[in-house]
Amino acid sequence: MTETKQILRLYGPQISTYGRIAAITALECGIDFEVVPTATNSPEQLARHPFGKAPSAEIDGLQLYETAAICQYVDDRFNASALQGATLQERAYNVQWLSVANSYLFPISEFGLVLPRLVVPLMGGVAREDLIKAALPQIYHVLKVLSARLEHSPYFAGSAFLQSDVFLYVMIRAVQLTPEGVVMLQHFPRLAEWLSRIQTRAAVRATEWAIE
Ligand SMILES: N[C@@H](CCC(=O)N[C@@H](CS)C(=O)NCC(=O)O)C(=O)O
Repeated sequence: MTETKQILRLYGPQISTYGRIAAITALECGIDFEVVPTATNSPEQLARHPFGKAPSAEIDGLQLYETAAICQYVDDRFNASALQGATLQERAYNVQWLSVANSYLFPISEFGLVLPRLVVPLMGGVAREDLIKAALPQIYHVLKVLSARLEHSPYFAGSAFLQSDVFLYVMIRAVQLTPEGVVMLQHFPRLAEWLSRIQTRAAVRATEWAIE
C-alpha cells in the first residue's frame, strides 16, 4: 500500500523567495508542498498573516507564518531535525547564517536589486536606477562576507547542507538572475561554486521559477 505524503500548503505568490525556501525545505524533508496563489497584503493573506507577507502555511492543522518557523516545524516533524545540524556548533552556525540571510541580505538584495531590476519591469514599470546604484555596494559587502565563510567550509554551517544553505541559496540565486548579480558573483568564485553545487539538488531543481 502506498502511503500518501503529507502536504505543506503555502499561501503566497507563485514566485516568492520565502515561499521557495519553504517549498525546498518540504521536499528536502520528504513531504510535498502546494502553493495556493494568494497576493501579499490582500485581505485573504492578512487573515492568515497579520503582516500580510508570504508565505503563510498550513500543516498538520496548524497555521504558521514566518519562514524560519515553518521550516523548523517541517524539519523537526518529518526529518529528525537533520536540516538544523548534528552538533551544537553546527546548530549555532546554522542560525547565525540563516539570520545573516534574513537580516542583512534579503532586505537590501530584494528591495535594492531583485524587485526593481526583475519584478518592476515584469509588471510594466520602470526600474529605479538610483535605488539599484545605492544598493550594489551593500549587496557586494554581504556577498564578500558570505564568500569568505566558504573559504573555510563547504556549506555555511559546516560540512553538511543545512537550512541556512536553503535560505541563502534562494536569495543569492535571485541576485544571480540580474545582470548586476552576474557581474558581482564573478568576484566570488567560492560562492558561485557553492551555488552550482546546491543547484544540482532535486528539491532545488523541482522548485525553479519560470523566469530562471
Ligand atoms: N520574515 C518573513 C519575510 C517574508 C517576506 O518578506 N516575504 C515577501 C515575499 S518573498 C513578501 O511578503 N513581500 C511582500 C511585502 O513585503 O509586502 C518570513 O520569514 O516569512
